[in-house]
Amino acid sequence: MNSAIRTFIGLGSNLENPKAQVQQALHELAALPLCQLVAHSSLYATPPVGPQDQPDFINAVACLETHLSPLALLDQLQALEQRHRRRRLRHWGPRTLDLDLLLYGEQTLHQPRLTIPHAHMHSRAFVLVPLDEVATALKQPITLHQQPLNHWVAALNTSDIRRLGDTGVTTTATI
Ligand code: PH2
Ligand code: MG
Ligand code: MG
Repeated sequence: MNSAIRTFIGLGSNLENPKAQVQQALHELAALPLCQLVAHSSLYATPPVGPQDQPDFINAVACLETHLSPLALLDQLQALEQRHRRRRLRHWGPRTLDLDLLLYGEQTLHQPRLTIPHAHMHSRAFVLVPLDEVATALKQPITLHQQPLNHWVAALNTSDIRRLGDTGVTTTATI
């Protein structure tokens, strides 16, 4: 088989026990076919970006190695969202589970269903802070739009992103 591609997935939830939704989703990512969960970040409590009349989110980032193509992986992620009774009610509105394919190896992709790197990730602290945590733990350099991850993190206000104290970077061996 071809060698696995290292991908990063953003997780978010702000409905129906968000912390449990994200923790459950991490286990479900680990069980996906042709995928191996390498590591995940801590969980973070983050204020909503977009409409403000919704609860704070829990966010995290997972590193998944996969033999699936980008679109096959997207299908799996969307099926997982559905299993969490995800409904698309409102743009950037509340959701039980959002799984965003952030990075797929070094590839860039611009297709109707999928843009990689994820379109807004370089400007979102709720993505970059957990991504930076897990990439640092894996000693995995990440370049976004020809700039190192640090460049983008430094440009953001991260003061309202709160790491949940009882979590930390976890690798597959301990999950
Ligand atoms: N996701 C959104 C819109 N706004 N805000 C936070 N804090 N976290 C999210 O995951 C998030 C958001 C759309 O996907
Ligand atoms: Mg999203
Ligand atoms: Mg999404």
